[in-house]
Amino acid sequence: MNSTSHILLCIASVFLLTGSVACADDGSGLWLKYHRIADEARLRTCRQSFSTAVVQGDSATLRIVREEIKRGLDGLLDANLSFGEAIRQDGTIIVGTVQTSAPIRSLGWDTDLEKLGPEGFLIRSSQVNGHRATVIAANEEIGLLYGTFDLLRRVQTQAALDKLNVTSHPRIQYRLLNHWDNMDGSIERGYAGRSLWQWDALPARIDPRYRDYARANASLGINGTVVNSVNANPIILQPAYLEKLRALAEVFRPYGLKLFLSIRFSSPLRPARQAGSRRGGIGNLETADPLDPEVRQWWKDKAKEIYEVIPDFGGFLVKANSEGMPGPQDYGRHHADGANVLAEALAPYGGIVMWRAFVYDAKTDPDRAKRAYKEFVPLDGVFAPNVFVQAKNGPIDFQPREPVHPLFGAMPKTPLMLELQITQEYLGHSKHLVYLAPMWKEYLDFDTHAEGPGSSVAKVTDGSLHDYAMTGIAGVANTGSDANWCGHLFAQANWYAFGRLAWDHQLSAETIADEWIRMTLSRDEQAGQTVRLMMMGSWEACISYMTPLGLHHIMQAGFHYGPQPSYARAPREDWTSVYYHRADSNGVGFDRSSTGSNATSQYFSPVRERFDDVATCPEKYLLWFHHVPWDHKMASGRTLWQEIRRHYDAGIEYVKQMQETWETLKGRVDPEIFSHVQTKLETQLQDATLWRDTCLAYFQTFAQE
Ligand code: BDP
Repeated sequence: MNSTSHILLCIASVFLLTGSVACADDGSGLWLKYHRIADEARLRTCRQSFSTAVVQGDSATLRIVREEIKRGLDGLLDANLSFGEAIRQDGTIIVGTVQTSAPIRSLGWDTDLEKLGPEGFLIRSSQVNGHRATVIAANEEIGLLYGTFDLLRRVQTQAALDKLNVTSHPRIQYRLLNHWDNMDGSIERGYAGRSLWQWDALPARIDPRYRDYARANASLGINGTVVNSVNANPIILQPAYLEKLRALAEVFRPYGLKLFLSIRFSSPLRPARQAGSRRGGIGNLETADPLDPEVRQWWKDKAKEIYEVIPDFGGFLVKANSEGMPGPQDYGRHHADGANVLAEALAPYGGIVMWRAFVYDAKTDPDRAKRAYKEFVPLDGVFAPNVFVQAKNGPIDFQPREPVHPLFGAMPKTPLMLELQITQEYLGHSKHLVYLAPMWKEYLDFDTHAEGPGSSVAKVTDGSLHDYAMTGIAGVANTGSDANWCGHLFAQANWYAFGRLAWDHQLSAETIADEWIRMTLSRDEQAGQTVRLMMMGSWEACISYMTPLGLHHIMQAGFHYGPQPSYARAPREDWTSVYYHRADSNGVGFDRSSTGSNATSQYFSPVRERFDDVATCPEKYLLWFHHVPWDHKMASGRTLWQEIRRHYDAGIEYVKQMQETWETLKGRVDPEIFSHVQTKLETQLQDATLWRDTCLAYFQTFAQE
């Protein structure tokens, strides 16, 4: 096709669509594309409602507010919005805090504002000085930016805009992305290109993407970012890197995005002699023992140095005594000793420590799923007040499905930070379409019964269950240098969903999908429904074609992508597949019930009893908790072996259905996006088939009916 006909075709397709797709969309605009509203009646009403804006005050954040309102409404309304100093006409947007804006003060909303905290906002349709106005009010400027994005989202998603009466504030205080980015530009478990951070070019060159990144996060209310991998390289704390970090922090600051760092616990030591060692540091001490006075001083000095460069620095994320990373146990100390020395150094500046509970020392217990609980629960109450224990959603490692981590509910005196994984390490990388919000909802809604019924993981995380003094949630990022940020266009929906749930975990996965689709793909009602249906079942389908009925960790060694159920030889047995599935002629599954490892005892009653008994254990966790005979009768009346086979088939069927459904959207979504997803779905179908064929062929060698 020559370029003229390509352009004509694109223009034609834009007009054909009731939605608002542009042509040749490479996905770089994420959910912030602001395409013109196609429905003329709606466009007219919106133009009347939003014809001018008054944003009083001048600061970097307020400049961004103005820029975003202009960019958003000019695009959506195909208009040229003007800014004024006073309210002179109907259809004015007024944005301000009580401190900086006289019109906002005049509204007398102080009591409502008081309940919002620093990040919340109100959006109300109101009469101001005798004119119809839409008011965005907040206590702090960052609340105004969040309110601006909220209003624009309503316009983008075609929500009702008259009689607006929105009160919004985050349920969780620290809402962070965790980047597993290495200093050489690679990304551990990253599937969307190279790292966004260009360390060599910093601080002199500020890549425009840093700003785009901060803006995207602010649009969701994500307020912090750990920029480097948990397998931290200590050079990140060297003065030259602090200068680079200063430059990044300066870009992030007006967007309300705080910078955090992963640190290596052995940083005070001399550099390791061996290349690639995870043990050395950047200092000149002989020890990194947290109780050593020189070590304590080293961290205090380092914190001081950091805060001189980055005054609003957020704090440290630490992976210690895990997978070869050094930690306090190297010196006979426990995790709280390690966390507290860092906490002490950061406390004067308001910094926090996020101490990870991802530990699985084989000496603790033969069952990996029990180890973190056994190490951490005895330390409840021993951590300093500015320490979070950060735990993954499940006790093993971001498997397609796990039961909830038993730590949730079990540490009432220690704020637990919930760590989710946005990047699809075990869920088909950026090749499979898997919408993760239903999975996160399953964890958040899970009732731990820690304080009786109604003790959900969401309530543990948002602090309402144990009255935590601080609350947090983290998502391991899926971003990279790819034009579309996340590798798969639909992986953007996972970044989006993480941010939305971090702000408000009560939102449903369907609502979030609807928003994302309208902002990203199409505002057409029918197309939207079709895509939502595809997304909603995609996680369950992925579980079915990878690890149904509680199977887990049978992926390719190291790579964690394709199937390798036969994997038996590794440096550690808890890295092999056979350790987890335990298939033999008697059956399959890991007996973690009271007749086996007794991991079920780590849960609260009645969850414990429910999981412990084959008869009451939910089938989705069956092989996680039980070693089950192949001919065991399932609820469906089928035998276990038949049911396993049915799941693998159903998973593949679902991918085929997604393909068929996607074909119906041809000409109704952007052509470039269409073929991008079409190609990805082909790969997904091949992979799903390979998963089934490999796993069934392998289990067939044991299965008996
Ligand atoms: C596992 C990853 C590994 C991470 C580790 C962690 O395979 O790359 O370093 O988790 O969370 O999922 O520390």
